[in-house]
Amino acid sequence: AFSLPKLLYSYNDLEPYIDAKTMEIHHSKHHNAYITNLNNAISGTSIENLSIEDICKNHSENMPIRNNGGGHYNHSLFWNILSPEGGGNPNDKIAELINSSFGCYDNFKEKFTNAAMTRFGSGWAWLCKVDNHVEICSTPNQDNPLMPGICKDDSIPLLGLDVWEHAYYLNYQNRRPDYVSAFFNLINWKEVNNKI
Ligand code: MN3
Repeated sequence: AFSLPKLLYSYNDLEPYIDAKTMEIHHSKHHNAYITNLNNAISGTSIENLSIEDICKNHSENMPIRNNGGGHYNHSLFWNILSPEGGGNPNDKIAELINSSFGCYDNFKEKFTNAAMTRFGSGWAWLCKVDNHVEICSTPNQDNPLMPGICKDDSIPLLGLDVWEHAYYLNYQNRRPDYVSAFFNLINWKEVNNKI
C-alpha cells in the first residue's frame, strides 16, 4: 500500500512563498486523502503492487484510480521539486533544454505562467521532457502527462505546479498570478536535473 512521503523540509520552510498552514493541510490532509482513496481502490486487485508510475500510465481508465493515483503521483513530484534553497536560474542539463526549446529562461517562465493561468478550474501546469526537448502543458483535475493522450507519448514530467485553490487560497485567496510568480522562487533545479 502507498504511504504519505515525508517532506525534505518543514511546513514553514517555504515561507513567505507558500505558508506553513497551507503546506500542512495540503500535505497531511489533501495528499493523504488521495493515498487513502487510492489504496482503497486498488486493495485486493491485480494492480495493488504496481508502481504509481505504472498505475498512471496503464490503469487510468478507472476514474477513482485515475483521480487518486494522479493525486498521489502529482503531489509526490510537487513536494520534491520545491525547496527553501530553490529558485534562481536553472543550471546544467535543464538550463540547456530550456534554452534550446524556449530561447531563454524568461520565455520559459512566460509560457509556463500562461499554462498555469489559463488552466480553468482545478489542475496542474507541467514541464515535460519529450525526446530531446522540453514542452509545457497543463492538465485538469489530477490528470498528469504519464496518462495516455494527455501530452506526447513517453513524456517525462520534470516540473509540476498545483493550481488547485487548496494549494494557495489561504495565503493568496483568488490571486493565482501571485502564487504562480512565487513558485519560481522555490524550484529545486537540482531535483529537476535528477529526472533528466
Ligand atoms: Mn494539491
